[in-house]
Amino acid sequence: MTRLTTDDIQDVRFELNAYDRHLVSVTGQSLLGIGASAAGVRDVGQLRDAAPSIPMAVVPIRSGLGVITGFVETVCGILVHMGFDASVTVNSDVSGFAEAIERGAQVILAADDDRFVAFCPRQGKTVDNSRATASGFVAGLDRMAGGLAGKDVLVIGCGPVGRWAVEALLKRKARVSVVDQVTAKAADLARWIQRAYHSTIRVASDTETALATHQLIVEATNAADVVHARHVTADTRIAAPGMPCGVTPRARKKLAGRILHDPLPIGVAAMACQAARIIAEQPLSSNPTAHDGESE
Ligand code: 2YG
Repeated sequence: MTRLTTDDIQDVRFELNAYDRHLVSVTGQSLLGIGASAAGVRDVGQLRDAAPSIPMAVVPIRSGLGVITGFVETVCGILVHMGFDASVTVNSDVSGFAEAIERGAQVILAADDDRFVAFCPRQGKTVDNSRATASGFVAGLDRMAGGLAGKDVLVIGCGPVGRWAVEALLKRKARVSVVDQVTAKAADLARWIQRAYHSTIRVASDTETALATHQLIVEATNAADVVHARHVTADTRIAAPGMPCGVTPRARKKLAGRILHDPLPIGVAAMACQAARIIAEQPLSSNPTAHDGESE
């Protein structure tokens, strides 16, 4: 699990309009559209209309290595950009969660060193960032490729995001190959997929060979120089959720826009849309008691 730095995210929330235009040019969809597609929400217009009435709170968490300057503000900025009624709590940690609930938040987003999660407390559900990020980038690749059904897709990196990307690709009927610098991790994933989904995926022997025979790629490693210009053809399209970006600058230049990469927006968009879907599918009584024993 890669830990973001302030440098990774510091400009993101100020450049979301330009990034949305970039996504439309590369995928034909906005951040909201990609998030909706990732969450299996068909009616994006209905989601856009509902968003302002879904109160969301982002809570700073000081455990472990502590807060990342700009992290909760960036997450909140992405949610507001998409039209959700989002804000950062004044308090952090337990006090921040209490503040969020007492202010009526229906979705609470928070991250410690191990997990970044959207909580839907009234429905007792969670949305994990790794799974949402994988589904968001696969949804974007689907749009770039004009559909994935029956097409060969290579997943590089068998960590949490790579594993969930395999699941999202299988749901879209892609033919999946996986490769990891630790071959055993790729083999373990293939066995897990066979047991969990009764589906077969191929384990590539090495990255170089795999890249020579694949044009549709999910780059989900935490390495920097995985995909080089020599691997890029006119048909190559890459969804690159891995941090740092595993596609070299020369390869990105050759791809001329046929690549998706960002440190937070697509993953947060998919989390928010999944949470909105959970709320829509499990609405509860209008005013459940937020807490027992009125606070003085
Ligand atoms: O509240 C805070 O500011 C910190 N406790 C946030 C810590 C987040 C640590 N996790 C990461 O940096 C990433 N796993 C977040 C998701 C990256 C998505 N590509």
